[in-house]
Amino acid sequence: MSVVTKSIVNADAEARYLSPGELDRIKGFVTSGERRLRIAQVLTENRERIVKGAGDQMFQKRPDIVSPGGNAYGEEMTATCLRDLDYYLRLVTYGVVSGDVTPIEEIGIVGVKEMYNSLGTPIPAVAEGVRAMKSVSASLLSGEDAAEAGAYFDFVIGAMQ
Ligand SMILES: CCC1=C(C)/C(=C/C2=NC(=C\c3[nH]c(/C=C4\NC(=O)[C@H](C)[C@H]4CC)c(C)c3CCC(=O)O)/C(CCC(=O)O)=C2C)NC1=O
Repeated sequence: MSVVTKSIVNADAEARYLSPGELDRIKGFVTSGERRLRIAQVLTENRERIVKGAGDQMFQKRPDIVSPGGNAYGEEMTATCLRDLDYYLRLVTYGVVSGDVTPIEEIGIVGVKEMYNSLGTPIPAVAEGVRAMKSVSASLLSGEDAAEAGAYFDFVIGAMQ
């Protein structure tokens, strides 16, 4: 939920107008809109490059996952692993656009540890891949934009600890 929807739901539950504080937070959301959309556009346009670059970094740091017996061993499994990174990049763009981590949490975090454990996927290696996407993305963005996007990557990384 964006701060707009959230504020309206809260205010209406008490049948009141939006408070000065809520209007202030909405103002912040609106004035940062152009920046957030610009970041989402860069991440979306460069998604293949970001996922591929991050995958290369991750496999270099964790060669065990693509070695025999590794969870991402074999062409098909490696592709599924990169697909998962692409999923998380997509969720980060949702977070950036809505200015909120809730879509990331609801779609990609709730239950994820149990799922990866049941698949035998090493969660620290997934976190490593997301960290690498953060760094490749940062190289495509201005410092300020990279910091904004970084917060959403960090949310995913933090949830994988
Ligand atoms: C949008 C929300 C969402 C997420 C996050 C998601 C993840 C997800 N990853 C899966 C599999 C998988 N995920 C990986 C990923 C990896 N293995 C590694 O060693 C690496 C560390 C890592 C890549 C970074 C692999 C290899 C599989 C296949 C495992 C298997 O089939 O045994 C599966 C099992 C079903 C399938 O194969 O599609 C799901 C549901 N699905 C979703 O809908």
